Amino acid sequence: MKISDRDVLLVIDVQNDFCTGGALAVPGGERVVPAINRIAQKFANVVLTQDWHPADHVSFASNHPNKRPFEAIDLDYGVQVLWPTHCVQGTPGAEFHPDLDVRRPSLVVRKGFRRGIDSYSALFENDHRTPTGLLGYLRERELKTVFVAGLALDFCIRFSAEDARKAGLEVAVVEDACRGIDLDGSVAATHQSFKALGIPVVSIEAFF
Ligand code: VGL
Ligand code: ZN
Repeated sequence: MKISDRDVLLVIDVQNDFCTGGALAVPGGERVVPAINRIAQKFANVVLTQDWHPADHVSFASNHPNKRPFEAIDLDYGVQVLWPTHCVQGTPGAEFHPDLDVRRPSLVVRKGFRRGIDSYSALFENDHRTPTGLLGYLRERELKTVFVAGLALDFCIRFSAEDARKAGLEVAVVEDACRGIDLDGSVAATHQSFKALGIPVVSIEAFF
């Protein structure tokens, strides 16, 4: 695959709390790091996202009486899974994995920083309306094709890829540079959704 100057690598939430030993560890999460560093060399444009919650965030089970992590609740914007407290602003868990190459990215998008709303997607918060600003950045810089990698496949990558596709961008997910959480069949549902929306899944080997 030939990568052009109109392509962007979008690296989702490669942060300590999503890696082994972290507060919301994705199985094998840190294993995406060497894969992402390798393919990032090929891209002129790399964007990182950083999950960045206040301690009183609505997505934390600890902020709801009698709720446990991985239970779901209904909020005004829809169903919200409650998570262990993770990626709190300014804490070590919110930092990027120490081996992630953070020199090349031209932009870091922080998301989930409003107390009352979660943001899985890099483009819109979970109400599917409040923008993060990334879509404006991609449009203004005339970036057309988004390759998505990172954590977690079935939440933040899924929502980011879906939103980018619905916004009219070309999207591909670099599957072996992603890892999933897999809650109640969420990985299978993610693959179904990608198929329905015409979002191809590619391997890192396609870039070499
Ligand atoms: C994520 C759950 C909560 C993710 C972020 O990066 O996929 N998942 N916050
Ligand atoms: Zn989060």
